[in-house]
Amino acid sequence: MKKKIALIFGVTGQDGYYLSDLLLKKKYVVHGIKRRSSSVPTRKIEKYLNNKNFHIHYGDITDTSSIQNLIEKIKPTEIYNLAAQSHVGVSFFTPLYTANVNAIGVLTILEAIKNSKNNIKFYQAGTSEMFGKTLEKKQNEKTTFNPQSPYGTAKVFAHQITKNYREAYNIYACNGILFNHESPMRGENFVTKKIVSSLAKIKLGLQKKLVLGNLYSKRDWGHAKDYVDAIYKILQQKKADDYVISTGKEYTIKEFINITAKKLKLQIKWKGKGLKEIAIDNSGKTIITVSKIYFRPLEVDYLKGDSSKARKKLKWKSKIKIDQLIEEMIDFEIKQLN
Ligand code: NAP
Ligand code: F7E
Repeated sequence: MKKKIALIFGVTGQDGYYLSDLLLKKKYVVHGIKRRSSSVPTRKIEKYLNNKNFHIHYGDITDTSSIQNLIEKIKPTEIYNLAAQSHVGVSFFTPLYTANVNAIGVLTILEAIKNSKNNIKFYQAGTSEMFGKTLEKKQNEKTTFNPQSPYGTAKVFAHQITKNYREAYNIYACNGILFNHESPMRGENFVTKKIVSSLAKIKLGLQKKLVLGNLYSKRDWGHAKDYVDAIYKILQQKKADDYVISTGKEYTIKEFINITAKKLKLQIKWKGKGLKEIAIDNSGKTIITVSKIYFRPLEVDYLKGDSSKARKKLKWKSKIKIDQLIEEMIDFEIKQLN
């Protein structure tokens, strides 16, 4: 049987960590791309570095020649593009950069695939942020996109150009439309990681206060480990297609905080409204406040996915519930702190 060779752009991020694990277990040869950085970019994936089937190369999806050279050298059978400037809030501060990576970077990879003599399957990491301000109670593959940020808008370009290349050049190219997914490997400045990490530190007396933005947006949160299973399945179908991946359940940020606090046995009481809203602990100390610096110029108020297509065609469903997700994140944090 022909050896399966995966090339992962974005291998050093949360999903790169879980996807590498899954593909190595499936006996793939995995090649990942890291960017030059002043710190250690491979911190998350350190445990794979000694695996003989795992290889790391320097590259950047905004650098056309490095992408072409890597694809020609590695001869991947599958490319997973997880690389992105993935922070929605930051995309308002760096819109051109975000568009360059999240939109043009994807086109750069597609061009290299089109010009390659090899048959390469392609996965593009799309997002529920493409739905943006939506009127649909649940969003599926047919829901109109109405992105509310440079991040979401660039991802819509990536989605559409992936579909274009599939149809125009008969490339096996697929879009996942993934709703929020979290894990202990989540980046530090996403809200779930920030909440779990700060409340754990507050519980242990290592931090005084957690400062957040909008507490009332709703998100459909799954576990990254479940979601990379879906990503893999998307590339193993007879026909290339696009799929929504979600849990179908939504929670506000405040509800996420309340569940986390309860699991940490931190008793909190909410007081006040708007920017004056605070949470106090049982000794009366303020441990959570709200600041406008974490509000975005435009917000996506609610997202809830309908994954019926993935359930039917991929036989995929989200298994890890929010309680288990939060417990795993707490355990990881406490172990790190100890
Ligand atoms: P993440 O932890 O932020 O990882 C992003 C990865 O992209 C990192 O490895 C990063 O490298 C890399 N990267 C950034 N710019 C790059 C460039 N110019 N060239 C090459 N690599 C670059 O994100 P994630 O949570 O794993 O998400 C993976 C993908 O799914 C992203 O495309 C994201 O937009 C999308 N997505 C995520 C979610 C979610 O809830 N997590 C939901 C829907 C879609 P460094 O380590 O050097 O920064
Ligand atoms: O924000 C609110 C914030 O940054 C969630 C990315 O993986 O999922 C992620 O994007 C909500 C927003 O994730 C803070 O305003 C309040 O309403 O954790 P987040 P996101 O924006 O949903 C999608 C699907 C992706 O594709 C993205 O790549 O929480 N919020 N206070 C805050 N958010 C942050 N980051 N920090 C706060 O202090």
